[in-house]
Amino acid sequence: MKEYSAADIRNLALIGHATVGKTSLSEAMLFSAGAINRQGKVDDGSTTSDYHGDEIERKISINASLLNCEWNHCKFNILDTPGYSDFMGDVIGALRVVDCGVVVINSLSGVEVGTEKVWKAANKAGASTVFFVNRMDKEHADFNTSLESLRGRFGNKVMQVHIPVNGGEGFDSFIDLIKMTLVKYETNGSGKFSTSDIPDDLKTQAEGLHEQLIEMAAESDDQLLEKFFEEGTLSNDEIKKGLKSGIASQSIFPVFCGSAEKNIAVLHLMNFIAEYGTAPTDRPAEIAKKAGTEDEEERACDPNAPLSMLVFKTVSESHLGELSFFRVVSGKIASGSEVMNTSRKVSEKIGQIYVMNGKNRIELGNLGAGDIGATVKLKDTHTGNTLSDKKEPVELKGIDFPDPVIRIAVEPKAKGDEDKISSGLHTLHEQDPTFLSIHDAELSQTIISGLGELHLAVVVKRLKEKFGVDVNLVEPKIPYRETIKGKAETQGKYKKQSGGRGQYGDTWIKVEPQPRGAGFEFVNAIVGGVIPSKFIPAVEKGIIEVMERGVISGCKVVDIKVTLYDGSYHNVDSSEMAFKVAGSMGFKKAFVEAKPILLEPVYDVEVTVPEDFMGDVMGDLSGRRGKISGMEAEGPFQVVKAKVPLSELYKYSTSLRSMTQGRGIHRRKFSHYEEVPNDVTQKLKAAYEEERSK
Ligand SMILES: Nc1nc2c(ncn2[C@@H]2O[C@H](COP(=O)(O)OP(=O)(O)OP(=O)(O)O)[C@@H](O)[C@H]2O)c(=O)[nH]1
Ligand SMILES: [Mg+2]
Repeated sequence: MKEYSAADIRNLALIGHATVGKTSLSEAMLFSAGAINRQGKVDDGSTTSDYHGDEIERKISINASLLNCEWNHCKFNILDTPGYSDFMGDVIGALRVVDCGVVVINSLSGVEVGTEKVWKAANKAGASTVFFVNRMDKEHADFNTSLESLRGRFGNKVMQVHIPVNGGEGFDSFIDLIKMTLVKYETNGSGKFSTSDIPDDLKTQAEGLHEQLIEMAAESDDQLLEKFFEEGTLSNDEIKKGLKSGIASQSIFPVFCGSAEKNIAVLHLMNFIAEYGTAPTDRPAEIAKKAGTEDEEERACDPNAPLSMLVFKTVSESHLGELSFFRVVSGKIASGSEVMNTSRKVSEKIGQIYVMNGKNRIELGNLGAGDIGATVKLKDTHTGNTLSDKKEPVELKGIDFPDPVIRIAVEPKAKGDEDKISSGLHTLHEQDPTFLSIHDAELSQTIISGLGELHLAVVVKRLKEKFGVDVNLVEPKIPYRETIKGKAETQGKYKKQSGGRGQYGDTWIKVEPQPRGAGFEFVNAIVGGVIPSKFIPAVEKGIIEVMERGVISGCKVVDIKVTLYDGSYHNVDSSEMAFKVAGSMGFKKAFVEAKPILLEPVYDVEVTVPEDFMGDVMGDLSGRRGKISGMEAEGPFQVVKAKVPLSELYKYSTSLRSMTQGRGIHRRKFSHYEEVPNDVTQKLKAAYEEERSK
């Protein structure tokens, strides 16, 4: 492959709602540019991008795949990302390293919840955005409604580039509003097309839109605007300059129509991106930190600058080991070179450097600033790490991955696998920071968490395939808390004075509730030495031990004040041990008398859905003991906010997906602890009693 200067590289992420046709578009791009000689299909499991077993099986994308092709003097690095929100981590990773987001839209649905989500992420990452309204060949394809939904959401930044002429079955033609021609593609998938004059009945509309396009180009630059006002038009070079800068600064969002499956308009999209799309050199320099300091330093996309590169994804591939995907931000990387991992402060040696096309790779000796590639066998480098020149080490801004929202417990299928499972889960976390695993000592369960149930199912499958250990997924226990609503005063007396060494401890305590979150307070109100001060810490210790174990349900006791106010002792038989036992006996008795209750964790849940589903979603949340706390519009969607007990949220992402036909997404965050309703408390108490009597 020839070497490309950064100005001729186009780094794209194909992003969008689930199943809109991103992978099909990536395949059509590769085929159109001649990188592959047959256009595969997602449904046949034959695309270059969706090559992993689980992707073929489920017919969806799970990993962002790196693809590349050469077209129109440019090298295209294409990251085909997954659409399911479970795999949003890969979208965020991809957007951190591309310059342009191609947002794919289903012409039958327009802007969807996932469209909104990925667009926001692209916007935050500073990537320019173009919209490709796909599936124009489907019956009922509706470009205008999609365009209106884009305008409704993104306002007058939306710039129409195509007018479809015959959307629906048999779609093959559109008007190119830049070149002002009618374009007709062959419908056999060859990607061949012919051009002719715009038909008379569409001329006026096309001219109006062409005019609008020039105006938008002019508005991106004061000098161009001045000239436009003076002369009423711009030259082709000026239009190009204006569009390029408007697109790069996220003030113009071009909109195309086409069909990925039938390979219609794909070359037009690529030609547009080659000509007007954002190159690495059009982006501002990255602000990095000098390693180990807070001092900032710029790293421009310049092959002669010191090396800095960001690892945005790692996957383990059979027969190859761990593949690390990176973007060279500045400088040049050559295989065999020694670099510094500034995020982990370790030195790394770079082995082979590859450009990738799904699972196929070509080895290159080096890669320059602005390019994206992969390498293997790094010792201790993980997703989000910076690799840098050793003499001038910097750390680049990392990747702002979303926090996990869903939790499930795992249990080993075979005894003795515990260590392998825990090291496997740890490695999987290092590859995918949106996945977490912890051993929760309180619940005595290993809890894994991620962005959705599908995400966790995929991780568990990887654990089996890559680490050879199998786990069962079980419902995670809920970290309930015990506390009291009333007050009580009781005696705790431990006396054993017959035979052997005697024991004597006698305590009187008062227990009272504390405000939520106040924790435990122990007050020593002993006067006159009725209990010698050396035994008092033992009383407290006895109480704390019971609080850790719980009294009525086996969960921790919280928010309680205990006052030790009276007692007695024996000169010979009293000991720390005796007072500890007395303290714990008294506390158990007092706790049961002081109207004990259970508390449960309640989460703030935000569900984003199209308005039509709002009623169903709210009804369902109420059924889960949720309290709706607000609603607000977000673009064309409604965001329902509610406080819902964690125990009611098991498998919620799956229920929401089926309830909304995949159009709803949710986020959650711990809010507070709240009293459990009496019937639930009784059940939990009974279960605890049964467990203890076994
Ligand atoms: N008729 C028609 N079908 C299409 C088109 N593009 C994609 N499809 C079909 O839509 C389905 C989903 O396509 P994908 O390319 O996997 O969509 P995706 O956006 O990559 O999906 P995820 O990555 O799982 O979010 C497949 O059955 C495709 O064959 C199109 O332009 N026209
Ligand atoms: Mg896909």
